[in-house]
Amino acid sequence: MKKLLPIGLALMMAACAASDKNNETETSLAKAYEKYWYTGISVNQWETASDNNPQTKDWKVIVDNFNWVVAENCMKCEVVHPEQNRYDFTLADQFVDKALSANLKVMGHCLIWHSQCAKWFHYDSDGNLVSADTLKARMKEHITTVMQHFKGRVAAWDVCNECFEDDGAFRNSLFYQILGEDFIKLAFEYAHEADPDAELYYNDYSMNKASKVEAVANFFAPLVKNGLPLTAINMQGHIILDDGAQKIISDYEHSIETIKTVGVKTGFSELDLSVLPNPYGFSGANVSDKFAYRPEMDPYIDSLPAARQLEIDQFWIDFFKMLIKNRDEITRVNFWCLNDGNSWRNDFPIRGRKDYATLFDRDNKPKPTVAKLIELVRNKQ
Ligand code: 9MR
Repeated sequence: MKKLLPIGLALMMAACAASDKNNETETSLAKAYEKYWYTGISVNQWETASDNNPQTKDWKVIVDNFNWVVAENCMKCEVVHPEQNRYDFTLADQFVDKALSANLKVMGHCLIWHSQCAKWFHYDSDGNLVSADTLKARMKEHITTVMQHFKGRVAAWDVCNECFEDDGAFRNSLFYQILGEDFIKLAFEYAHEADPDAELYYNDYSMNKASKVEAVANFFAPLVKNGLPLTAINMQGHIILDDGAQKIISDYEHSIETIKTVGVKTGFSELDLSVLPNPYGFSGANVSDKFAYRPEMDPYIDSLPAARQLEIDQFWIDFFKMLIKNRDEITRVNFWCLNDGNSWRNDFPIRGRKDYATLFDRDNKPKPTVAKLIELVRNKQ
């Protein structure tokens, strides 16, 4: 028979467990919003490494605050399929195993993307572009091998990423040059065949722009009607505070309504908020766009003024109010990069600046925004 604990000790332990639980609900964005949507974060390969590099400390913060994760880089084509006959899932397996052991839902990112696509993918051994049939076969083989490797472990995939320009034209990628717009439909079909249980997503940036979201919606609407296995059209959401908070938020609300007409769900897949000056009115997340460093473009090297943090908090509160209003359309609200220190925003579109684009500071402490967003949803209940 089990030995009974002295009653005082048992009561104390129960009280501690209850208080841990309360703390958890008080500080976790994922828990606070779990009845509305998944709250996710991108994860880099140092955060899930088995060594003791400083970023492994992020993992606890990730597990405590989020319930969905996506690989920032380690599942991209150039990493998992660097040569035609060689796959390398070392980093991706490490990430997926660690996520599953913490009960986190995993998003694979991404199967077909013009950027970070391995060099061999579009060329034959003489260096000429491959034929349409060869590219179809390569896409199918790549998608099938990657998805089947993770079948049952990775629940959802960004199947196609960034196939449109901001003005609504198809991006003139090598996939498009060789196969025309059909490559998008084919990718979804290959993905569905490879893992019929997986959720399949389209993902793009600048989706607050009417020209872009309307082109994406017009493209997918007839395909979805004809049975394309598309779970949701996701909007990345790399936002710049100085671009005008209220307009951005109302434009995104319009985009949610536009996507609704397609008959699929939506969500935010890569949210961050740059607080630095915006060079030349630049927008988007096209990683090849870069500008020269100038000190006046990097005003918060020492610290961020408190008033600026208040503007940031207000932006997220207003943005989340809009999301809550449209919660029936939204399946996931995912942030891109855990903390200000490891955010890609410090190097884009100007290298080496000090940005404050995420929800956690450089010491992994949650910013006041997090508590305010939790408070916001509490008050709705
Ligand atoms: O955050 C990623 C950064 O570390 C990489 O250097 C970059 C290279 O392509 O990709 C970044 O992630 C991008 C994502 O995969 C797709 N949407 C835009 C993201 C930011 O550039």
